[in-house]
Amino acid sequence: NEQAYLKLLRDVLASGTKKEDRTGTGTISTFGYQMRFDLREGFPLMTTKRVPFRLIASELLWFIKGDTNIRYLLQNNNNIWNEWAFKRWIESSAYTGPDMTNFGLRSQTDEAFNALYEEQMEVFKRNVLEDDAFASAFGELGDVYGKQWRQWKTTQGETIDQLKDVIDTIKRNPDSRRLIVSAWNPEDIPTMALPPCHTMFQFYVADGKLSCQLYQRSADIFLGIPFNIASYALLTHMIAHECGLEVGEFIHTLGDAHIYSNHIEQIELQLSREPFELPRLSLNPDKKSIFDFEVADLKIEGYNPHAPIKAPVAV
Ligand code: THF
Repeated sequence: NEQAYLKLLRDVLASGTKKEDRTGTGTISTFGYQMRFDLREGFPLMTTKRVPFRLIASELLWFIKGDTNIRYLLQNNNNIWNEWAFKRWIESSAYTGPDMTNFGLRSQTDEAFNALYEEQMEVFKRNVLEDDAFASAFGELGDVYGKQWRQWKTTQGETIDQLKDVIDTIKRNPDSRRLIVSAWNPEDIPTMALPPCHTMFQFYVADGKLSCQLYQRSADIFLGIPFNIASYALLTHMIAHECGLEVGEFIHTLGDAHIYSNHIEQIELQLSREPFELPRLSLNPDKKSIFDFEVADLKIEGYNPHAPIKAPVAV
């Protein structure tokens, strides 16, 4: 199970092509790759480094709520989307602090700048948490995942709740070949902080088991992929729970699958480790609908991973 991910790391290291990217970091990348995880063999939370499940759980609940403002994430002590909201803030005319242009790269090489950046980020976070007007203006990431999943705008001025609709269809017509949720809305791309990386997903029901396949257009193999695998595995478990199904497979299909040039040593360390047994997921049986779950209802059991491995995120 975890072996599928470790093989991805080895394959891209061995045969990826050098390619420049939007963030200026540099990558080695391949195009078109597929991994399969049998969810009955255990919950696919990697054990060759510690992956923070509580961040995956709160991010997924944030998508499911249809929320696109980082305030909810900050209230849950989740900082994984801060850089993208911060970027919008410093590029706005309302920002009058020190120059933060290209903060992602500069904070890694310039210690004095990094101190200034961390200070500005703290001020930004405090404002999003404490000031309602600031939060609605600058905590927003735009029409990202939550918006498209729950309130896709139609040309008729109505909204489509893709997530609710797909769950209703799984219950009514599990053989359907149209069990799809799409986050890729071409009209809305210009108003997103970042166009969706996990572009669309499809469910499949057979033998009483629910499977899910995700098409991911762009995949940050070291930082993002372990999160994305666990996130969609969790979503599949939650929907199976609501629909009275067992879980089947999670199939992860990647477009541009890349290793950032500043993640290579970390990956070599991770590949030197032996995986442990996968943990188990436990969902609060008193909650029936996925729309009722809170972070405390989602628990991971028997997770005894190797130590965390830190790496800078490309912005
Ligand atoms: N941008 C890039 N460059 N990589 C991504 O994985 C990514 N995402 C989301 C949006 N843009 C992206 C954000 N998701 C981490 C994990 C997921 C993210 C962003 C960052 C991260 O840094 N994880 C650390 C722990 C962080 C912490 O403890 O706060 C880790 O070690 O796993 C892909 O959807």
